[in-house]
Amino acid sequence: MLKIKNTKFLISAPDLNHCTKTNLPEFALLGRSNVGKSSFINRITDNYKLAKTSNTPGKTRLINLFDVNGEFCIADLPGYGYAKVSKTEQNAWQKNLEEYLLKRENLKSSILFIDARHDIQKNDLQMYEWLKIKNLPYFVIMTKCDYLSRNEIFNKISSLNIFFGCDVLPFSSKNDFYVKNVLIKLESLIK
Ligand SMILES: Nc1nc2c(ncn2[C@@H]2O[C@H](COP(=O)(O)OP(=O)(O)OP(=O)(O)O)[C@@H](O)[C@H]2O)c(=O)[nH]1
Ligand SMILES: [Mg+2]
Repeated sequence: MLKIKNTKFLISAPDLNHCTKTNLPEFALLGRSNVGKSSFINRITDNYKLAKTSNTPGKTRLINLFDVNGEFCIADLPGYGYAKVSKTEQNAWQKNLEEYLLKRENLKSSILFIDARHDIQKNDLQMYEWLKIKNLPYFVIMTKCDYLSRNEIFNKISSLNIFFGCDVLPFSSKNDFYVKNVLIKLESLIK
């Protein structure tokens, strides 16, 4: 089983052209601001200083690339739906994000992050529909499961699974419980 031994921060890049070129399979973390993308990286790598997390949405403004074990890369991307970011800035970022997702050659899969507590939001839907139209691979991670009971998690996973038509993995950054399953999934994709 995949064991994360060392994780290296590679670069904070404003767009695709500035991203470090690697041949490693890469996973792109997509989701609303504050959903827990950066916390996810820190939890699965067991390194709490790696990716910057914050109570203030909009903390991640750049494509932050991490090399894990020299086996794969994770791209921590700015979350969408952060109201305080100007429309101009949002549009510019949207363009950069689309370019990255369409042209990053080593991109293996996107991971769409959904907050366990909320219904699917309009911008989640837009992201999902765009991935479908572009025929890009993705799966879903349902974060913040620590807020839900086991039963609620089960029901929510089932409905998201039907809705998105892909694997939906439960997750919480607050404990180790869900990490193993996520690593198994990542491993199955990089083989
Ligand atoms: N209870 C709980 N809180 C979480 C979880 N994951 C993240 N958080 C909290 O949610 C807040 C936002 O987490 P981040 O990881 O910074 O979110 P992000 O998706 O990277 O946000 P952006 O960088 O703005 O896109 C922080 O206060 C985290 O501590 C979780 O699984 N459970
Ligand atoms: Mg972040």
